[in-house]
Amino acid sequence: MKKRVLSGIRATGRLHLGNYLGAVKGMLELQDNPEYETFYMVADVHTITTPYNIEDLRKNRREVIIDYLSLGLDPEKSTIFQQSEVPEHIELAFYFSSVVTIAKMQHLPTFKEKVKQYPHNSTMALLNYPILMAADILIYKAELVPVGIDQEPHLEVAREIARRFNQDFSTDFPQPQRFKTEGEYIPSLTGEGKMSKSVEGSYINLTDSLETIRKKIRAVPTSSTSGGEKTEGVKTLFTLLALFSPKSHEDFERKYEKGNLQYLELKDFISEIIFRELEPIQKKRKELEPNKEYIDSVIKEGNEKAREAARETVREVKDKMGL
Ligand code: AQP
Repeated sequence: MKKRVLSGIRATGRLHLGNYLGAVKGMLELQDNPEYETFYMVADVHTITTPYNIEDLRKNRREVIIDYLSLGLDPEKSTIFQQSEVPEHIELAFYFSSVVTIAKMQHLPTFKEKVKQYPHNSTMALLNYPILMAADILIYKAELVPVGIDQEPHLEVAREIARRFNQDFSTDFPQPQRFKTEGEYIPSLTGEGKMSKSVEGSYINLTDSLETIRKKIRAVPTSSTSGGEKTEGVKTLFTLLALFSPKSHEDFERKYEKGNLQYLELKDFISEIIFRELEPIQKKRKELEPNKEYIDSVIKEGNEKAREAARETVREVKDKMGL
């Protein structure tokens, strides 16, 4: 039996470099490894855990799938689906919630951060986010989860739930591990925190033109001198440089140490190399967009395939729980 993999991205907007480097790159690597069976979803149910616009969600739950296809996710190799079309995820999450305390969920740093970000949205859905994520993973008995480092606390919850369930109900859930990529943490362009869709000025979208990228990168705060301890903004630039052009990283690092680094030169170089990687993805997206029938068929088949696998686990869990 092949080992299974699960990952997903919320339908909160267009994908950015953080999503690509922290999650999608790992998704692609595992999809191309014949030892794994890969399930990749658009996490549209997770989207409703923070304030959202209905029309945007309706659009984005499809747009993320088009992004996936443009980035190279292949429906011949991966099951690509929409979370809400497999309602068993929500059913399993409810069963899982019977072994999780409220206190445990309230203390998670990810919960606290989102409440700070949206003080009027301290909802049960938000509190339940990690339990639903555990269900997303364990419903496929997935062993590997390609996601960014920010998701580590949620994976810990999934492992705890798996242990409890195996102990109490004799299930055979695995202990899912995060599949790490080099870009597991992409810092924000503002120099504060991580690159995030919901923080304006923090991200580069995969659909951004060279001009837009240049404008955003030029806005990263730097200092008037170079050398010594790097400021957060300068660190962000060097992180991007190391990921997109490891060869040039050393050259610029040397210039920085010598104190003769021209930030504008560095910034425009980074903009170019990022755009060079995004250009073929953008081209593929343009080709795919008009092909509505193909996209519909990928989604329909993916939803059906995922649902079949999910039903099996829910049937087993219900039986073992006495339902
Ligand atoms: N900055 C990042 N660096 C590395 N990985 C990242 N991911 C997100 N930001 C970074 C990874 O992308 C996947 C999708 O994350 P998500 O479903 O949590 O999407 P999101 O919440 O829409 O992502 P954002 O940008 O952080 O949005 P907001 O601002 O709405 O919360 C995950 O694997 C995540 O680790």
